[in-house]
Amino acid sequence: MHESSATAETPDRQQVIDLRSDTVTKPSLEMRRAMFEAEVGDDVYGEDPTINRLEQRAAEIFGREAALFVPSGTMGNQIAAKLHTTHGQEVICEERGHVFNYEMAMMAHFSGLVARPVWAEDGILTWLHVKSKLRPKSYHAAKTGLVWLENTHNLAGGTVTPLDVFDEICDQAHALGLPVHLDGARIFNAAIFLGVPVSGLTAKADTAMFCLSKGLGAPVGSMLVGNAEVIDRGRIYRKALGGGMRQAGILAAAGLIALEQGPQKLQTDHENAKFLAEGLATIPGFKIDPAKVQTNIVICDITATGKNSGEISCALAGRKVLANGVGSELLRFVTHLDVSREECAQALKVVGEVCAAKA
Ligand code: TLP
Repeated sequence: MHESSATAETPDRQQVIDLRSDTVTKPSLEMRRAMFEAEVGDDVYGEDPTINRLEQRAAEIFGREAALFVPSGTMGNQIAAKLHTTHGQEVICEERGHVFNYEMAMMAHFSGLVARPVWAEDGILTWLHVKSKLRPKSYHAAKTGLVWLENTHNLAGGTVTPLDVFDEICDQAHALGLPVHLDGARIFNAAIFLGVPVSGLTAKADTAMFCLSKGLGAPVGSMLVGNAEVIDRGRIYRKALGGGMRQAGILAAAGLIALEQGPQKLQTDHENAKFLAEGLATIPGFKIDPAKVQTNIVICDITATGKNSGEISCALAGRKVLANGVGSELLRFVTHLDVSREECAQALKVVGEVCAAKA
């Protein structure tokens, strides 16, 4: 992902239509008030009442024994990788998975693991994919230590893994004694799409990570959920990674609002993404099948425009529309709380004009 950040060329952030990611949302007034008023304590001692409340509430919503508040999705994922494995093992994941592409090789760095990626149509792993990459104990090859799933799948365009496909992978992996971790950064988007509660959607995974700071709208934070033993050990790795955040109840206060109120708002993001995809599909050189857009991420192949993603995103930024390139041939648009239908329509107009302009 070519993440563009604010530079001298980036227009005034207040006026831009920012479709780079759902991470860009700003905390609401209600969140800021709750942050101001939050009761806090030292969370490394387990004494922050607001964090404790958030962890209890997340555990309850996911039907789990415990939850851990972490500063980022990456940290939640990397704690999970460490929890389930020992050095020198392999992790089976989808080839475009976030953990394999955008987590700074931390599985290798922190946990001594090698990714064993497998490409799946629309990023949706099935048991057959996983089975094809399994490595049993041998004197020639590293053993599989963990199965890694991502729902929704970011770089495959926010695609949703159906519940039966997910459950079958978990059942089969468990039958072989293999743990399963779910990168559910956007699991609430999947839950809304499927009409299934997150507790049901994640029940069979050993651990699940989800982000408060994406579509749910919190400024900071993710959660790792699982059984009490695993989450208790997770606290040790969170501290080791520098994630002991002390009086972070001010963040958890916003997180609680995101958790309670965020999910209901995601349907609008999905409708806006579909609207964007339908419009983008009519722009010459943009390849996107709107029927495949299930949640809030739209990824277009722009090769036929004759321009690369860097050229298009720069031209868009000059017209106050921000989108990220995924490599040079793909352009990603993500809808969220802070973009309206009207802004999506304006973005479409600008994309059309930028692409029609001669180089
Ligand atoms: N995704 C970000 C970028 O890192 C690409 C984005 O803008 O979409 N899992 C998934 C599926 C994610 O999409 C992300 C972030 C993470 C994990 C990591 O979360 P953070 O950024 O909180 O470390």
